[in-house]
Amino acid sequence: RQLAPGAVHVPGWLTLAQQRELVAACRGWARGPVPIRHTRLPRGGTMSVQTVCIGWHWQPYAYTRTADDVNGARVAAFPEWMVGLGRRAVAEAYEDAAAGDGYTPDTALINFYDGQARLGMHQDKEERSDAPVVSLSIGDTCVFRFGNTRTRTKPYTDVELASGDLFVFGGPSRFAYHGVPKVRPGSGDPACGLAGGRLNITMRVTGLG
Ligand code: MD5
Ligand code: FE
Repeated sequence: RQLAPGAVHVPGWLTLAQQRELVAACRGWARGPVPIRHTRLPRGGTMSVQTVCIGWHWQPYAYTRTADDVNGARVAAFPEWMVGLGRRAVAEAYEDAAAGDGYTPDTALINFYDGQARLGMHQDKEERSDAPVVSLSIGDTCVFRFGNTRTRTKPYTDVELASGDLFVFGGPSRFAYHGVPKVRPGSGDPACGLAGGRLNITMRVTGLG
């Protein structure tokens, strides 16, 4: 389960019923108030992953209150039930109830990957907090590449993330480079609520109040 200090993979953490509920909630957020989009990068590129945010809007490379790069609307609120889910995730991954109680995520980035989508190696550094990131995977299995804090290249470890898997990145692993080099089309069970593709929900503490 523990890949590195603070990096814990819990396969099969979500039930199928929970996965379907999360998919339904994400479908709602994908419609608005800020529709899901391929994020445009400052240098003119476009991400292959499609992203919708709740709580705070992520635009490269800052969190904002309004989605000025999409439609200027304020993103949906981060729901209390998802705070509870994040707390249970941290408590169970770390087997530490107090760590769970002390966790209050205020934003989530929801990424949808079709069979072609990839996410290059990067660090998540926009948050002004070193609180853990909680990652939930639904749908097709992917190859997740977990690297190191110094370079975007080797050494790294490849792990398969399947539907229902939880991954928590905290402590010294919070600022490690990571990416998604591959999704395995058709590997997911449609009973999760997704007919194809991969959904990843990452909860974070922005520290922006
Ligand atoms: C994904 N998403 O599967 C991944 C899972 C993103 C992103 O990378 O930025 O939306 S989150 C993985 C993550 C977060 C924070 C730290 C580390 C991994 N890490 O130290 O490896 O769509
Ligand atoms: Fe990331």
